[in-house]
Amino acid sequence: MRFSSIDIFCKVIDNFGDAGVVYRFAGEFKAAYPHLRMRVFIDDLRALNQIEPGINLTAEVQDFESIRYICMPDISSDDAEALGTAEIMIEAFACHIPEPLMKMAVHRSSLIINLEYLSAEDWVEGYHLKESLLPEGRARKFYFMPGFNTATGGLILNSRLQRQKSQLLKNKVLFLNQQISLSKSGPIDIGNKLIGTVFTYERGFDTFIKELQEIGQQTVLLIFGEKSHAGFLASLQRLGVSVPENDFCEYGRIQFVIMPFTRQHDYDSLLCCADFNIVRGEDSLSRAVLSGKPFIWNAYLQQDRYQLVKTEALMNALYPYFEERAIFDNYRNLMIEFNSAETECSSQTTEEHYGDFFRNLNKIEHAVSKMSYFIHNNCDLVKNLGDFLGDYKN
Ligand code: TRH
Repeated sequence: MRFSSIDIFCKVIDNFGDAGVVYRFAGEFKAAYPHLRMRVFIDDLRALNQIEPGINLTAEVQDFESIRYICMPDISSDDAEALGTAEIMIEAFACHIPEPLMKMAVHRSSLIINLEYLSAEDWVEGYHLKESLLPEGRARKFYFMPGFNTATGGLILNSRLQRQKSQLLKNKVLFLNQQISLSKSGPIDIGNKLIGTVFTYERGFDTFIKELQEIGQQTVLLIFGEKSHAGFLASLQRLGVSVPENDFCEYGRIQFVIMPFTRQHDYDSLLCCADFNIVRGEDSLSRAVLSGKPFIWNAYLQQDRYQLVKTEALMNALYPYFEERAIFDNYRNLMIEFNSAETECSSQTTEEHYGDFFRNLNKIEHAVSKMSYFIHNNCDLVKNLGDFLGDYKN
């Protein structure tokens, strides 16, 4: 099928992931199909504005990077008539397309795609491209499931970063210094130091700080997001370190820099320039995997600690890329313990051990970079979806 228009729908539930994935997807799809009319319907612009400050917080309708963003919390039948529908309607994370538009879409659109959350769980493969029957109309609806292998929809790659990566890595110190200069810390000497980024849900970092200290290497930690910030402050206080006022402090060999929220592309680039990353949610997880750098994942906390099922599934996806069983087993144990908390809380002092992770950074990097290479070559979500739409006969 030839297609010339796509509408994407997004409901912001919490945090940055929903807006982040939709912004990323829209930009990449538009880059792959520049002549397409692309519109994003989103109910809240605040997260999007932090990810991309060029997005105007107060505009109901705005064009940014050749994509139209529409923020209308309520869409009446008259609005829907005026807006019209697209040939392809993409519902991000089963968010439900506003009813007046959906009523029109089932008769006028060709395809409705439910672009789901990323998960490494096995059931994802069974759902990918399965049809979800609609009660009426000519349109058909399908699930599109992101994932880490060829039986799924794959990951949204960052095509600009792919083109720039070798240049970025050549100028890595310059780029890191530029990013650090956006914080209030003032310039710091990063030469020969281990660089880590941290973006987690709220948790204690007591064991992390102690064990990182024990590896005996000068380290700079770039801390993102209010939740990680709160966690570090609480842990540093417990360790007797005075609370930093200029978003910078030191404890032994570790320097802590509280970073401002950066543009999404810069965050992706930072992950590639760091020596290790601690990430959260699904979109940062996919960036960490694609960066090819050693990482620890803080899964979104769910009822009955369901995040452990997701963490286990991720480890199963990573396993084939490891050459040494013992290294994988230690890494897996760290990842499981790291995610075993029942609730988000900065007073939590967790039991995981990081020593093996830091001692084996090179070997873990080798495994993650193989996974990244595989995904870049075989699991391009935008290409997979474009092919599915192109092959679809209505
Ligand atoms: O913000 P998150 O915790 O989002 C979560 C998850 O997606 C979760 O599964 C979902 O159910 C919940 O929201 C509602 O983590 P995530 O998915 O990593 O999204 C963060 C986005 O923010 C990602 O697109 C990267 C971007 N980002 C920046 O652009 N700049 C930054 O400085 C940072 C730290 C992140």
